[in-house]
Parts: sequence; structure tokens; C-alpha cells
Amino acid sequence: MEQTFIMIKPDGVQRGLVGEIIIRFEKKGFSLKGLKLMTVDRPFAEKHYEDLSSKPFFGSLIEYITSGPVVAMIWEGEGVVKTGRTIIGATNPAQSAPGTIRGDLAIVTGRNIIHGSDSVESAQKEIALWFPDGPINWQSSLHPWIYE
Ligand code: RTP
Repeated sequence: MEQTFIMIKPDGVQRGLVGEIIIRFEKKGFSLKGLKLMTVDRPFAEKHYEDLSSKPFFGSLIEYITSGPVVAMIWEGEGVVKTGRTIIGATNPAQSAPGTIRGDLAIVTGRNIIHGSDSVESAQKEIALWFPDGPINWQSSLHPWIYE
């Protein structure tokens, strides 16, 4: 079953939005397969965002991600990478639809509270980086009520 990496960024943690964000993935029917509160240092943040290293905002992005604890998660379910991005909303909260996490809870791109993998391939790479011991292996008893 497909898995994605979701991270609540330092502003999401500081603003007390951890529960609000988790509930949206839980209520949708996705399964939590990994969860930890952690701080990351600059080399780790730079590795996570290595594809963006040539962007003008790279320095401020690394400052932001290392500015406080983040919540790292693995979520599992059919189509969870794409649907997870839909639940999160557009990168710029001003363009995120109401009902999405960023559309409801954030205002500017540089404080957009959450990250979600943008492809199955990135998800695998990010899960390996953030969860070197891998996901927790369990299956919800609700599985037959969520999938036919
Ligand atoms: P994420 O990786 O965090 O889920 O975000 P994303 O795919 O929606 O956006 P991406 O283009 O990969 O950018 C990663 C993060 O960098 C910050 N950013 N700042 N100031 C800017 O123009 C700018 N553009 C991007 C955001 O925190 C964005 O989520």
C-alpha cells in the first residue's frame, strides 16, 4: 500500500495545530504508520530540501525548518501521496482552496505549516531519510470499512 511522508513544520507545532492536522488525515481514512516530534540540524534540513538548493529562498527555508521542533509522520493508504497534497493545498496559502490545511490555517508561502511528498518516489526517499528504521507495521481493524 502507498505511503507518504508528511511533516508539520515548526510554525504548525508552535501554533498548536498538530492535532488539527492529524485529525484531517485520520478522518479521511488514512493510517498512521510513523510519528515523531524532533528537531533537525542544518545538514539534515539541507538534505531533505536538496532539490531546492539553487532556489533564492533556500537559505530562509533552512532557517525556518530548523527553527523549532517538527512532527514527522508516515501516512498510508490508496493514493495517499496525491490525495495528501490535495488535503494540504497549494504551496502558497493565498492560492490554497478553503477546506485545505493551508487554505484554512496559513497565510504566506514562507510559513505554510506543512510538507507533503510530491511523488511516490520522493515519498520513499523522504521516509528513508526521516525514518531509517522504517514504518510501524500494523493494520487498522477499520480497513474493510474503508476499502472494498
Ligand atoms: P513542501 O515541499 O514543503 O511540501 O512544499 P511544496 O512542495 O508545496 O513547495 P516547494 O516548491 O517544494 O517548496 C518547498 C517549501 O519551500 C518554501 N518556499 N518558499 N519564498 C518562496 O517563494 C518559497 N517557495 C517555496 C515553502 O515552505 C515550501 O513549502
